[in-house]
Amino acid sequence: MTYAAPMFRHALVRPPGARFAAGLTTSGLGAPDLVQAREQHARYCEALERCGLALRRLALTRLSPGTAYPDSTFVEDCAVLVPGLAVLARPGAPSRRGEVAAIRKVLGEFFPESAEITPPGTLDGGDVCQAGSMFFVGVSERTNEKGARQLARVLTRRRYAATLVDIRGLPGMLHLKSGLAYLGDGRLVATEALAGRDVFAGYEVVGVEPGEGYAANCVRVNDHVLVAAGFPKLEAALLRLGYPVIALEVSEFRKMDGGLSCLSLRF
Ligand code: CIR
Repeated sequence: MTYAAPMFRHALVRPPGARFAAGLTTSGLGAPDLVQAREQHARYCEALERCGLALRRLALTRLSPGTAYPDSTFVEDCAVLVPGLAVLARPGAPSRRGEVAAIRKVLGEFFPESAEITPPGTLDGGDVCQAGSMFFVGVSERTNEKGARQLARVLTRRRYAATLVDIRGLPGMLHLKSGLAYLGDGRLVATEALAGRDVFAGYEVVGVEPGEGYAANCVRVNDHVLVAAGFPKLEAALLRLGYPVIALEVSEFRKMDGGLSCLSLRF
């Protein structure tokens, strides 16, 4: 097993479109403010650039704001990326399936090969957590077992390992990465509900304190770790471990059940 966190050079992002507030949500946190969401998204893009993702055209690609698909800012759900191969997802929510076409087109410029999740399989990229050569694939309300197994087959053909993690019924866990992140160096961040699972036994687990569960969706981007602002215990734990932390306000995305990782595809 290799433990290193991958070095990323590019990020694909999509600013929230005009219909952002019409997207799917269970948060009960109220309607997002589009102006603030766009502001937060712009800061997020700046943070990715600060992490070394090049500003060259096509290096940091900004798709035009989606209007037809209110959830299309959450680009991570549309693909799973490994060097040389883009696996196009098949989102579990029917209202999101059409988002994949635009992502497919852009990724075609970067990835020589592609594969796709096919019916009756469904898979959201937010359910896929890469930890070195291992992929944890959540089986959730969005990703079904068939979709998860399809992805596992594609990955194992490329000499990666894949393990399914059933998260159905866990409160607040839309996707596996709602409660799990990989920091590199054999180290995971996990919520209480996941931390003790046998599948993570070979890893050092940085536990997220009760009340800070939302912050588990942090992202290692090259030398930095991006975390949601307002979760001081996790931030302090990451700083103690020596990670340079960038805390970002994502309140408007949280209202739509989204977090930091889902706002970009990094490769
Ligand atoms: C949805 O329900 O699909 C969106 N409103 C939020 C998706 C968040 N994606 C993610 O955590 N990977």
